[in-house]
Amino acid sequence: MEIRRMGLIGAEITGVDLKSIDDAVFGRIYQAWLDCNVIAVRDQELGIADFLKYSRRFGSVAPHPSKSTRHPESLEVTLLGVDKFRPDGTLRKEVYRRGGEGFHTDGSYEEVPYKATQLYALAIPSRGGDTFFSSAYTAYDALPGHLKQRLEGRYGLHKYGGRKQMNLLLNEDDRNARPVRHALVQLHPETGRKLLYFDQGKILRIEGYDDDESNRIIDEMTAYMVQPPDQYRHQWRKGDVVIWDNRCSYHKAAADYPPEEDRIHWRVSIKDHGTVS
Ligand SMILES: O=C(O)CCC(=O)C(=O)O
Ligand SMILES: [Fe+2]
Repeated sequence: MEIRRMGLIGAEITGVDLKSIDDAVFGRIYQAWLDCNVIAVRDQELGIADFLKYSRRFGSVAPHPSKSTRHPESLEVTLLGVDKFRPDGTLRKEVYRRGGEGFHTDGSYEEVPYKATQLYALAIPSRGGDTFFSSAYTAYDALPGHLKQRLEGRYGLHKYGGRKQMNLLLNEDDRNARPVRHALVQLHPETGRKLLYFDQGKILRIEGYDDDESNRIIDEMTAYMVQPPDQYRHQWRKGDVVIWDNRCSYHKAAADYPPEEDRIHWRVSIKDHGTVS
């Protein structure tokens, strides 16, 4: 097995079959993942059971709240890029652009957000469709001092869909969940590194500031996140298994591929550890 760093974050792993790894090999994969935020294992041929078994090495696999996009035979697996068109032939943007509205972290609407998200590529378009990743460690480090001060000890209130209520992928009954609060500055539970926990698409407001001030800070932070200091851009190949550490990374889909082509992934959310504020 070869592990190749792709830059400040991101590593590519080749020469391994994830169906038959032992604990020692997994230990190396896990360490690379902690060190590099996101890893891409190339050239895998997995069935659903193989994908779930490997995913469970990282933690427990939790069904996603978007019930309409769950795999019909395996509710823990979400399908990305399936049922993109309505019966009248128009594009369902919420499916095509899923994850493409800006850098975000998954599951900040949960009391204990996901530890990781893992995707397995089943079909990749002829062009476009990359996924971008950036680091919440460097995002924190890069904030100007006055923002760091304003965020220290503060909590953000989060909800699926956020201020814009972008919740078309949820069943109507599931749209009224209570907002949850997370510290904006956190320590990673395994690496101990300090990070910015922020999601412009799901945050409603910052506790302790009035609405105007809270919106101003959120907008200022969002501006910083448009051009993160370090990025890894994953160019997908069929058979890639990509997992990001959702506690210390942001990601976004490019959402720019020809819509008439297939871009299909199996996706799991992985839970385990909380974060320490
Ligand atoms: O499709 C992608 O590239 C990423 C989508 C996304 O944001 C997610 O699966 O959480
Ligand atoms: Fe996402």
